[in-house]
Amino acid sequence: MRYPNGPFYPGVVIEDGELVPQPVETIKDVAPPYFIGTTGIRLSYHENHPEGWIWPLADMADDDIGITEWRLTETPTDNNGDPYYYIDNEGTVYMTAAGADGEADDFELGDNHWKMKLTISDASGKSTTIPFYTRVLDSVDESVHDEVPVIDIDPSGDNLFF
Ligand SMILES: [Ca+2]
Ligand SMILES: [Ca+2]
Ligand SMILES: [Ca+2]
Repeated sequence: MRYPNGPFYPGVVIEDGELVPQPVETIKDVAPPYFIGTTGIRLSYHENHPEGWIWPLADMADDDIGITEWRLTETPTDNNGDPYYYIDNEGTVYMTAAGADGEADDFELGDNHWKMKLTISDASGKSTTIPFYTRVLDSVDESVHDEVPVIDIDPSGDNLFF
């Protein structure tokens, strides 16, 4: 028998007191992954971070079954920011060596902000994409800063960069 009011475990039912695995096909991945309470993300941080500086975004998204991929992509109409950042499939952003050695980590060198897109996908191939912007801020004393970046949500347009 099934426990009508018991906890629900995807892929398992309780029959005669035993946990019985169910065929994988019974688990339906019906909805695309989604970001929680935001339609866009911007990271603002002071210059002079080391390579490998990270910011975890995993708590900002969810899915009915599970997110299997996080991916940064370039916005074609803007400058080339995606080599400066890397995101793993756990949703953690890393500053790359190219980012730490270049304009993405030096306010006085070149551009100070970049427009990208962030895509999350699930195992059934459904995905959601939102704007992902970054901005490097000035540090007057040029010393290394290791504080966490400020994260802004709901960016809505080009007037973010002021
Ligand atoms: Ca899903
Ligand atoms: Ca500098
Ligand atoms: Ca500076």
